[in-house]
Amino acid sequence: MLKDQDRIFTNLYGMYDRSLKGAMSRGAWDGTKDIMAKGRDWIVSEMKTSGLRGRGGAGFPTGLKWSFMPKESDGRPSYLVVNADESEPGTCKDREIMRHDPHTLIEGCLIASFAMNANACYIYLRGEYIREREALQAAIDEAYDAGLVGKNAAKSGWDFDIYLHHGAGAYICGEETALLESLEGRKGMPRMKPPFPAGAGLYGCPTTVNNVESIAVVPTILRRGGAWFAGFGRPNNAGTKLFAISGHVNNPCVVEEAMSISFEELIEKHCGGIRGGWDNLLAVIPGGSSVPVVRGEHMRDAVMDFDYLRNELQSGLGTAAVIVMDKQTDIIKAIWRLSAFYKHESCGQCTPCREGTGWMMRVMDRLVRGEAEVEEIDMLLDVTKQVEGHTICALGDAAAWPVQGLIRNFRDVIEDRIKDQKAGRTSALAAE
Ligand code: L3W
Ligand code: SF4
Repeated sequence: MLKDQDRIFTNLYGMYDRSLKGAMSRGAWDGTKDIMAKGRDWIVSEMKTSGLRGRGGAGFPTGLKWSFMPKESDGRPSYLVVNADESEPGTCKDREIMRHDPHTLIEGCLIASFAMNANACYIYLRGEYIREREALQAAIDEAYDAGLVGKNAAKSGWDFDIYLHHGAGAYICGEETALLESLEGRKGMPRMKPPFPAGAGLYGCPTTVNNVESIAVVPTILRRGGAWFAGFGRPNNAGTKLFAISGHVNNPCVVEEAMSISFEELIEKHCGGIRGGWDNLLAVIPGGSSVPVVRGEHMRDAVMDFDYLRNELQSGLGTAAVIVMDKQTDIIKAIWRLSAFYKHESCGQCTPCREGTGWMMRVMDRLVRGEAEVEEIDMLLDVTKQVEGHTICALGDAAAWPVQGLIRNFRDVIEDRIKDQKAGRTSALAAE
């Protein structure tokens, strides 16, 4: 169990002074220069020891990603880009960091940029995040005024600039290469990978794109040691983690917990239980809208980490946005809503995604009303397979997986809806 003194984001627990003074009283910017003096290799090695896996959804090992960046410049500058375009439905953890503890992020940006030989960092912020922009910009200004960033940042001898870029509100700009396109002033359309950003990223230069939470935990990891962070959770699923729990729990919230906590403990300890009790739990999407939905009875003992959710439940931890649905939910309609979202957010440049998201949404629309043939369930599944893995970016997969999860876990509900419709017994939920 995570003890209070081991929490990185203590501001989530009532310490709301986000000013530089407040942040310093919680330990931010303490010995930053000394950490940097230990050198790049030490920092990257310590990040590898920590076992931190990217907190933006994919879980790619952070230290490994940093090690892809060139150690010596070939004449091109290197960049750190922080992905603050938090748009995954259900996900609202990074905004807590930016609203209440922006200095943890800024200090992390300095250290991470230094470790990757980058003198500049761009934070790409979700278009709708106005309060977060204000909080972050105020903190950046404070850090400049205090000499913590800028020339000879934090007296480290390293020159470092940080820029805040406000997006215009497109989900696809959270995909790292679409984000880079947008930052360069173009329409946010994903690029083919490879090349990965470490080889050719922003303005064709070596770039690392990391999530807000991944960067904000860096200073604490380096102060307390990679082994300390690795002590939480299970091997390959290390550390503390922000969970954003929404939906039909008694107290929706964003909390920091040790990775691999059980779902039941997470909900009981922080959310006051499921609305109407555990018997009323229908379904859970454990990692943001892009991962498959899971039946409630399989979730109670679930271990909330990357490996368990993928291997045991064919779902994923994603961004750890836990969406809880009780038995008053129309599960078909809930997944239809996601299909409509992905259709709307598809950038349209590859055919399987552009056409497939429309197909999926339209079939889902008929399934909600039960106005389909039972055979169409398998046809819909087939459409999801035509989209999955056949697109430039992960949005295609993200659109396919929720529908696959629905069919895998709730085929009986879909079939009953069709039978009821044919028998003239349309359910009250579907008729709404
Ligand atoms: C160099 C290689 N770099 C991989 C890097 C790559 C990226 C990271 C992960 O999608 C997922 C998506 C959403 N050499 C590399 C390499 N990299 N191989 O590692 O890459 P990848 O392709 O596994 O994932 P991705 O394209 O970054 C992210 C899912 O997360 N998601 C979350 C969405 C979250 C938001 C939000 O609001 N935060 O939108 C939830 O499931 O569907 O599958 O940096 O360059 N050989
Ligand atoms: Fe655009 Fe969809 Fe293709 Fe991604 S998968 S590049 S969002 S059309």
